[in-house]
Amino acid sequence: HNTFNWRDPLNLESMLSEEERMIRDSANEYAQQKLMTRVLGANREERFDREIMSELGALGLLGSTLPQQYGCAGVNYVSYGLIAREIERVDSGYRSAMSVQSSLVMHPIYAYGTEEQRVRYLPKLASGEWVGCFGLTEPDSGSDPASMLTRAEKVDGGFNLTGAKMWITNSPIADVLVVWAKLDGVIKGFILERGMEGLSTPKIEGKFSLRASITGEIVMDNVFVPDTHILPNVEGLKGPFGCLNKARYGIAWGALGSAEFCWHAARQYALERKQFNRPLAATQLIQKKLADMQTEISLGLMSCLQAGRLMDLDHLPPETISLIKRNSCGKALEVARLARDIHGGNGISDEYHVIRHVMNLESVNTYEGTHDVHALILGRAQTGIQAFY
Ligand code: TGC
Ligand code: FAD
Repeated sequence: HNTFNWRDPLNLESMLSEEERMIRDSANEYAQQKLMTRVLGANREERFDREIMSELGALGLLGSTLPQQYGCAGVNYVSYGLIAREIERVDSGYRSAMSVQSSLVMHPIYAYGTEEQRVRYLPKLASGEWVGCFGLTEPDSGSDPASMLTRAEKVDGGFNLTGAKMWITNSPIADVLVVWAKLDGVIKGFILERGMEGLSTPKIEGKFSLRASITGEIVMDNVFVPDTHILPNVEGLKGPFGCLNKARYGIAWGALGSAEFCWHAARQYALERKQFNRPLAATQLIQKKLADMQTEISLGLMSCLQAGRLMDLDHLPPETISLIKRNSCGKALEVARLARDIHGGNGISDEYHVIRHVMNLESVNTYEGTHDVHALILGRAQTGIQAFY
């Protein structure tokens, strides 16, 4: 077969297993039938529908790469990426909810926790009965998490945690909070639970991006955390970064899902909209823009697939993850802006969905390491010279 498929010029489809295609199709069906139908209202009203977590859980889409003995689906990382792409095709905020729960909450409990911690938390997080969040960023510590001020102090039977985390996805509704704090100057992970004394999670209002996702702070005023709640098997920045590696990989796929939505919408709009007595799609400038979108998305997806295959073999270096996270987010933002432009005035109306993707991708390009921070990671890796400070 050498027929050109404009949607899939490099035939990604042929490189997926039957199981991977099935998982992708079921995520697509859920996302289109259950998420696409409510995202307009959720985004307008700045609302995250809590029951989405239970729906994702029921479909096996939370912590999907973890073993079945903890109630998880046990699928590979390529499938995890395909799920992220389908969810983010609808909204980056919904993919955020899925990635935080999976990569930033369940993964560290699985990878760094005790067996008791795995058994206590993973099944309930997998089903969506509990919602988790991940606290690394602070008001004065974003790109440079080593500078965090949150402190844990050893006391009888546990630790006292004091500090504030900022910009935390799902914190206002979280039952379980994975928090990174310095204990005697060394970064350690702690599992906090809602209801602990001295813990509060105020919502951040007024976001113009990821409005269908809830974001907040984590304020800890001498919160007592029992000994059984420390993650014993990791210390230092490689703790949070081990989680970010998984999440950034998923975002690389997800952002391209968002871009694909925008590209397809722009193509359709350009075919239907007539000016100067012919469709916009009949003009050279529009065709060039569509060709650019198609090219970047197709090349980007191939690199995500290759990264996923490497991750499944445990052969994916963090620098390669920086490369695809940075490329996908930057390119998706460009595609979304072009699609917004092609929609003319309608492009700023939320009913066409494209402006929502543009606004969302501004956050996606910033969180989990900004576009420029990933450039500096790659620059350091190829020159041997760190240029962060
Ligand atoms: P550096 O000297 O590079 O490293 C310190 C230690 O950490 C280890 N490490 C890693 N380990 C595993 N994977 C990685 N990707 C790692 N990166 C670093 C490293 O080996 C070293 O270990 P050791 O044992 O030798 O001490 O540290 P640095 O302080 O120079 O770091 C600079 C930089 C820029 C690389 C890093 O800090 C960075 O990536 N900053 C960006 C911060 C970030 O990504 N924050 C994300 C917050 S969470 C979030 O945004 C969630 S949004 C979720 C959603 O809603 O979807
Ligand atoms: P800064 O680090 O202050 O960066 C500001 C600008 O300076 C950027 O352009 C950056 O590229 C640039 N810059 C920084 N350092 C350098 C340098 N050395 N050289 C050149 N330029 C530099 N965090 C969590 O822990 N958990 C979450 O769940 C979470 N969810 C989020 C959800 C949303 C909606 C948002 C917006 C953020 C979320 N974050 C979360 C925080 C996110 O990870 C940080 O915003 C991000 O890491 C950037 O940090 P900052 O905002 O402090 O920006």
